[in-house]
Amino acid sequence: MARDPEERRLETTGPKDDAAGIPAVLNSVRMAQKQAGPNRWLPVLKALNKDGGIDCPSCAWPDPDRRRPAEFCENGAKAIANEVTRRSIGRDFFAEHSVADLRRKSGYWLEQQGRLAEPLVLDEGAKHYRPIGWDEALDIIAGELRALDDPDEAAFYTSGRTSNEAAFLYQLLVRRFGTNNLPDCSNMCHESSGTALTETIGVGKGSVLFDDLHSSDLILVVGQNPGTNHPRMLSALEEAKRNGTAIVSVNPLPEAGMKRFHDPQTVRGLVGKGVDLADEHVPVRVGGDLALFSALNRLILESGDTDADFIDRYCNGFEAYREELLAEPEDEFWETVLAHTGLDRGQIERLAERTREADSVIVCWAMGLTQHRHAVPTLREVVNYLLLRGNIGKRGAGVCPVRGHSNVQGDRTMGIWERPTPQFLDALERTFGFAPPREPGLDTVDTLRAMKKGAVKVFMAMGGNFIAASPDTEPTEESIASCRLTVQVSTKLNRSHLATGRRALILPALGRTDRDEQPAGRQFVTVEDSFGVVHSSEGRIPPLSGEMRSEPWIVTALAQKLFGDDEHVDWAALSEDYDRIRDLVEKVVPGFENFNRRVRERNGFALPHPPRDNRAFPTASGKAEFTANGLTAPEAAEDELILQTLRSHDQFNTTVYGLNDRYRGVKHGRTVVFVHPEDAERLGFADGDTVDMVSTGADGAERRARGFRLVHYPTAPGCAAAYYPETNVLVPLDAVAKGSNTPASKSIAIRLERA
Ligand SMILES: Nc1nc2c(c(=O)[nH]1)N[C@H]1C(S)=C(S)[C@@H](COP(=O)(O)OP(=O)(O)OC[C@H]3O[C@@H](n4cnc5c(=O)[nH]c(N)nc54)[C@H](O)[C@@H]3O)O[C@H]1N2
Ligand SMILES: Nc1nc2c(c(=O)[nH]1)N[C@H]1C(S)=C(S)[C@@H](COP(=O)(O)OP(=O)(O)OC[C@H]3O[C@@H](n4cnc5c(=O)[nH]c(N)nc54)[C@H](O)[C@@H]3O)O[C@H]1N2
Ligand SMILES: [Mo]
Repeated sequence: MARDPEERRLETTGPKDDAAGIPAVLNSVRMAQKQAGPNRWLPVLKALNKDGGIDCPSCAWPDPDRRRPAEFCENGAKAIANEVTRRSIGRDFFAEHSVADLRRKSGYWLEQQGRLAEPLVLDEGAKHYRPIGWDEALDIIAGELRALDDPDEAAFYTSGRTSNEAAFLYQLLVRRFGTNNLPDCSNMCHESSGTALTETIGVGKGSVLFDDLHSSDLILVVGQNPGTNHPRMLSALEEAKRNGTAIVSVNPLPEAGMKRFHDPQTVRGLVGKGVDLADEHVPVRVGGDLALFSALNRLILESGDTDADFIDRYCNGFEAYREELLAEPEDEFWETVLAHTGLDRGQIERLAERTREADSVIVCWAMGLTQHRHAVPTLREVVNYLLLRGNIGKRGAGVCPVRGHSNVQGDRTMGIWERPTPQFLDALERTFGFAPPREPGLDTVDTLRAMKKGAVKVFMAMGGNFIAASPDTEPTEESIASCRLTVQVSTKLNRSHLATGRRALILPALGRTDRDEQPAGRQFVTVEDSFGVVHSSEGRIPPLSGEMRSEPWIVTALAQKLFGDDEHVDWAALSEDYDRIRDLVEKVVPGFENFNRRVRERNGFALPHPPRDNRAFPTASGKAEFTANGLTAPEAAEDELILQTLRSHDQFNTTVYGLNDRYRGVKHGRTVVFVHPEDAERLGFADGDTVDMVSTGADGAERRARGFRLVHYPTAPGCAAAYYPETNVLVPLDAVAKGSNTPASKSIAIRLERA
């Protein structure tokens, strides 16, 4: 991936101890002024995350019932500034820049160019995109889809910003067309959580609400960096802290947000000395969490401090689990645990003690747990940990997988899933009267595998940056080149517009902040947050160009081209008035009764969650399942480190807002690799050396990320960290989580070589 010229000024100064406060406020104001100017920016910020306002397009952290005057964070403000920018690009820009030129630019540069303002096509063999009318563009897609021998030769990706309304229509179009090939960003994100939770508690979503966080005795924040990725969560943790909650961070890195927090929304936070959030930091090795939770669970079992009544009434498989966990001789068990976790036994015993003393425990987690080969067993062991002491379905307790994209959870609820349940398909069939395909479709990794074999010929993406977000960048770009047509519905220019099929289309979409006028008047959409609360979002800003279209409009316009006069769905009527889409959602998706009425009520409504609501576990046995998971951890040879790929403070996934990572002390650059000083020395390197990172896939092929600056950093020994997406070249396509097929982008064995 091309490097930005600013990287020549790269500086590193080491990790910070505190997060947010005045620098956060200044940073977001500076960014917004530069990109958008006050006329476009201020009205949006005022409405952000307010009841009846605009849902922040950044993360999926929920909005508290009591909203504060400014219910947004620094990174939400950055996301907004980037979307409401005054800059836009169209035919002139693409006449000036060939695709080959643009491929030499950094992702940061591409993002800075502004909003995509008109539909564009890259003809077969052409060097430049050229403008094309909507009608003609949609004809091309419909023509290519109809020309396929089998609907399964097409794949339809979704990124998690897509609204419920657009997602519902999109999956309807795809299934009406005849395939379940609906890969999405969730496949690379919380799929492991969904898999493990569905298997054990019967619902693949989190079981806590704000009130639980505020009243818990103990909150573990595991494999998550909320200071950067869910900054408003820090305010919730601060409130919990004031109520006496103990907070423990389990992370190979000492992340600034978990140390000291200055809430930028309060005077106290701006001028005071801040609040120490984490009572304890547990510096686990990358991938050591399965061993850590197994050890905690063994200690709890040995102490006899379990909730026997809960286990008896609500759980299945306890005895078998207990036997298996206690089977290994103590010495051998602890030897493995200490090797996998890199912790000392005292610290693990202390955490077990805290757990036994707490009447209510919540475990929050994100990508640090989901993106490993053994992610699913790790998360099942987290569930065991909570079940042992009855910490599900009571106040202050539960599972809290903190979602990434602002509507990734809602998209799944709307049916964006390559493996839909029979109940969902039955409901579609009942409502629309056509027979949806029943065979499971392709997820993200399987789509890439199928492309490699030439089995996917048309690829369409509703948002996102499929190429840059996916693993194994180089082979991935080669695979997609074999498609006959690739289509990107996008707001901003990115790598996926430059690594394309033989023919490619860019369709410019309205974003969350843009005003959406349809024949029935101004429309709003709905989203579901991390706690399963559904609420509305209504854009405010006049679109920069009359050629941008809403996602629901794009889907229905394509459907009309594809199906003509469709006896099953009146597509044209649906995009005129989104209430009509919501009426259909109500018929298909459980929990959406009186959708149109309830979503207009204050703060929206919470979807049912049987384990949370009444300790009902809709698993096969009707009970919560204990599972035995064994002990595994990522393996590395003597001269290797386990690399995790993570986010800087100045990016949203593949969108790079700037080249700084304030909390980790990095300025003007992203090509750094954080290594423990002892590892660096052992491997013969010094702080500031320029190195290549090299990984090897099961195919034996070597993968290389070139020219990174080695930075001494207090990560757990044996581990390294570097930013995504630049490091996706190192993640072999075959390195996936068993059970969820999620790329193992948090545990890649790498070797360092002098560049
Ligand atoms: N500003 C901003 N907000 C975002 C995003 C963004 O890019 N920018 N992305 C959104 C999306 S889609 C998502 S999914 C979330 C991601 O939110 P996070 O999961 O917080 O994101 P990552 O940067 O991948 O951070 C992973 C964290 O896990 C730790 N970690 C890595 N490996 C391990 C391990 O093996 N064990 C443990 N215990 N910890 C480990 C890392 O040190 C790091 O602190 O954020 C969402 N919000
Ligand atoms: N190595 C490594 N790889 C990872 C991860 C990791 O931690 N490490 N994390 C994974 C995770 S958790 C995720 S979620 C994926 C993210 O994968 P994606 O969701 O595919 O990627 P994004 O970078 O969020 O997509 C950004 C693009 O979305 C488009 N966009 C933004 N807003 C809108 C909108 O409102 N409508 C439309 N139509 N388009 C819009 C813009 O064109 C923008 O360039 O990456 C995954 N890949
Ligand atoms: Mo994500």
